[in-house]
Amino acid sequence: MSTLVLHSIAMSPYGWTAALTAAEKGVDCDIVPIPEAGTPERLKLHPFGKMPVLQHGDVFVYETLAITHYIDRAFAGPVLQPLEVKRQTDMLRWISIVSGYVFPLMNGLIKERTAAFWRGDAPDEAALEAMREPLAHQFRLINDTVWKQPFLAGDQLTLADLFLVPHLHLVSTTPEGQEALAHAPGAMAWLERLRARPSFEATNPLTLRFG
Ligand SMILES: N[C@@H](CCC(=O)N[C@@H](CS)C(=O)NCC(=O)O)C(=O)O
Repeated sequence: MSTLVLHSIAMSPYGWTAALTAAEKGVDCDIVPIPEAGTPERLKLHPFGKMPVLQHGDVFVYETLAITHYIDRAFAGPVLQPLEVKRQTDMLRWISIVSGYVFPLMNGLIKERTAAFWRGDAPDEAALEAMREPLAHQFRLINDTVWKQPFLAGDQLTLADLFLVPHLHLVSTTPEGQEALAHAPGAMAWLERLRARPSFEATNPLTLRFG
């Protein structure tokens, strides 16, 4: 049994953020399937029925910001939350941006594309078109930030980067994401920097092999 258990599914972007955090700290972590939505078992783990939920011995933590904070503070290894006030503020603002704006938009885009793919249908072009400008806006903001510094909150990797990278990687598999990245070379270089880290390789749900 690994030190940490994530009750989640491999394709959850928030679950991936938690797994990345464990990998960056060098802590072994398994993903186990979370009970089905709407069941009492699921609601016992997470009162809002979401994922992931972290288990460390008899400690259970839900909400990804709390989970990643816990992993960072409970274990040795590189510090992923800067103490310096400006850097910490930038990190928190980016995590808030990811949860408040990036996740709803990029997850919506990925869902539209994957649902259409699995249905064998054409995607809803009007829905995709409506996402184009908000997506470009988010990519401009990311690009402008990592154009002048290697990571979202400065020159060190922080939790903010680990919150954003699942979304950017997943959206980069769509034509809309590829188009947005083509206009955002700083964001592309940041994504490549994150992809080159061993933590990414170890946790990428699109390349994980089971058994
Ligand atoms: N505020 C939660 C959000 C987690 C979240 O939205 N997780 C998604 C998967 S990435 C989920 O549980 N989706 C299933 C559902 O909404 O029923 C957190 O930070 O952990």
